[in-house]
Amino acid sequence: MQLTGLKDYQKVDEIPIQYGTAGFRTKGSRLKHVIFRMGALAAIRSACQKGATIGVMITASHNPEEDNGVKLVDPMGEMLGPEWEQYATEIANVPDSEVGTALQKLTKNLGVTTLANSRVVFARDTRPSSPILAEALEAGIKAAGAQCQNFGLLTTPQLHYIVRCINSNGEYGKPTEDGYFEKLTEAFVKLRNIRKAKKMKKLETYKACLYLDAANGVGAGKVPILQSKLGELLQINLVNDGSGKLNHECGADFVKVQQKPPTGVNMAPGQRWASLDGDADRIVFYFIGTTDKQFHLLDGDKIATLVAGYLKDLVQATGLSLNLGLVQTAYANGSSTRYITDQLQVPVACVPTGVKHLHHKAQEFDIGVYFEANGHGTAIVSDTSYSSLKKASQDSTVSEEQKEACDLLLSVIDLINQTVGDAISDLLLVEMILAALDWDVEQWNQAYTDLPNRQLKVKVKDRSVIQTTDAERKASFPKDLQKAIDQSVAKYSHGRSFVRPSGTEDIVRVYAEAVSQDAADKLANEVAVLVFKMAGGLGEEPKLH
Ligand code: 16G
Ligand code: MG
Repeated sequence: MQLTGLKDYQKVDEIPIQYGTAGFRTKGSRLKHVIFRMGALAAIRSACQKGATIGVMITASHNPEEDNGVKLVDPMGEMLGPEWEQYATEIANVPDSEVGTALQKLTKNLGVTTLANSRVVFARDTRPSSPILAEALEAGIKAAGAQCQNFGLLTTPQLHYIVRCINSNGEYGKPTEDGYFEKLTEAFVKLRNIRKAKKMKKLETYKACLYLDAANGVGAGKVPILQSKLGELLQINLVNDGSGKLNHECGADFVKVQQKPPTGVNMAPGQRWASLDGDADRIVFYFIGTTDKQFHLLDGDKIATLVAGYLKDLVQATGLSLNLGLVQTAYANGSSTRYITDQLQVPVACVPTGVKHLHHKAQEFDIGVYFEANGHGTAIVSDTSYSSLKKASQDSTVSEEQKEACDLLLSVIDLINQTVGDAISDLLLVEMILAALDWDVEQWNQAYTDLPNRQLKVKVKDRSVIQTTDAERKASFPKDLQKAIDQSVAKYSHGRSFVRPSGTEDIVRVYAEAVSQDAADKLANEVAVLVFKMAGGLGEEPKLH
């Protein structure tokens, strides 16, 4: 394949790069050639999907400002399939002189004869390197002979939404940013009006005021649009609105990992706060207790239980037999899993880290709710369940109450971005549920008490020596590591710990939880030392702080 402009997008180094859980992610300065090549690959992917539109998002989410990344979005707004991750890795790493041949070979093997009908849409976040990378992408798409459309600045979930809208011929919504906000806010307004008509107590006590940390990311620019459409229904007070440094001591990842508020914010007890990450696909909530004056985090697990509990009651009210399930990862707090199983009595599955795994598993349910503890998640509804809801909502043999419940559930579904976790959609969903349940943040938090936990990072020579099994809950290599972890865990009441190589950083992650913070810290440290000793640690041995 002849790629015009290839000479402008040559490799800057020979360090191998891999398409991981979040696509390619590294320093923005290393990515121009990778993204140019991904433009061509997206064109091939489109051809393999009978000309369906493929999305490409340029972002490094919660990573520092100098990093960047790229990921491809499949026709229904899903993550790229695993086989194609492999192709992406191969194409990104071939020498400059072999790019054309490698792409040619791939198209031939896949039976692709033309790229002229391929369509690729793309968007970027607010990083300084993003515009130049978007140019590289456009050049790559055009060099492959495909058509493309640049959507400029979007959140990652907005791009996923747009891709699905285009490929469903508008059935999922209008394929524009306006269409996105229209769909979400119309559903939100409708749901709030239904509640108003029912004179829910909450509408008198519900504080429609949210303090939102936008991580100085791409979400910051979108909140005013949301606000303009919601008016008084929800008042959003924006901090880290884009005027500061992206993800610097703020944002969902900082708040979740550090278990503290963004630096510099002034929180009064009882206020409802939330943080987005840099590309607005994650959200966590938090508050200062009115009595204990402590910081409390409402993370992805708390959102998942709130959403699953609400949906379970609603499904029951429809009278339809739809099976609802919840999907988590090993990072889910043990208390949340117990609460879901024992209290909510909703089946729960555990899968490896990474949205694609959760999404895939959630598809096994009629309604699948999935959340990572870090705040990334959504709910998805199978086509047949959606059709039976539509049918029942218009069926004269169905009782009025059940029809109403079907209508309500259909509006809730419209409020949800089913393509991928979406901080803005999740924000509206949580706000709607809290209002519907007449709960403030403290009541929401009381559903269950998180076990204290700690996450640590360990630098090792080669993180791939750590291998895991059982949805990352057990280490299968190095040989005796799991035995040693088990011995440590056994010493702590409610102890649980696991290790896994990060998919986004060159480190091994350690997670531990136990009955007290002190115990969780000690367990995490013990396990970090085990990793350091048994998996080739670099630098100083981890110490307890
Ligand atoms: C990526 C994943 C996220 C996961 C995180 C884990 C997607 C869209 N994003 O950000 O789901 O939690 O990686 O990072 O899949 P880690 O492998 O460095 O722990
Ligand atoms: Mg993100």
